[in-house]
Amino acid sequence: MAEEKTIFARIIDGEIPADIVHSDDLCIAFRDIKPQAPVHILVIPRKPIASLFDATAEDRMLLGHLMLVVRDLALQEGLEEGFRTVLNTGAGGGQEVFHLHFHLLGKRKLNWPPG
Ligand code: DGP
Repeated sequence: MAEEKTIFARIIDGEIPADIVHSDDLCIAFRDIKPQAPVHILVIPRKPIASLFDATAEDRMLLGHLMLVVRDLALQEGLEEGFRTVLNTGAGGGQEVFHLHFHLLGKRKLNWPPG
């Protein structure tokens, strides 16, 4: 039986709308529907990797690419002062959508330790 498509796979396939701020061969980025900061963008690979647990050595370049896209988007959004990147992994790590994604958060004071 084919696994059910995640909401992010459906966004990639254009089946549901999203405020897309970046798109290339390897990834897309769009604004989070439940923003936790004035800037809250999700950067996701086109490849359906469920979580960081599922990434392999083959995905090394892809993961590096995602990080650089996060950095470029942060600069594009005016976050020269700094920003936070979050990668929730597994239910115990707070992951709700099982398609790997980086959160890019900024334009508010980000406390440490996180909640
Ligand atoms: P995580 O808990 O790390 O799996 O984060 C999932 C994020 O995805 C959460 O911040 C809300 C966001 N999200 C869930 N569904 C949608 C959607 O349909 N559209 C958009 N833009 N964001 C979504």
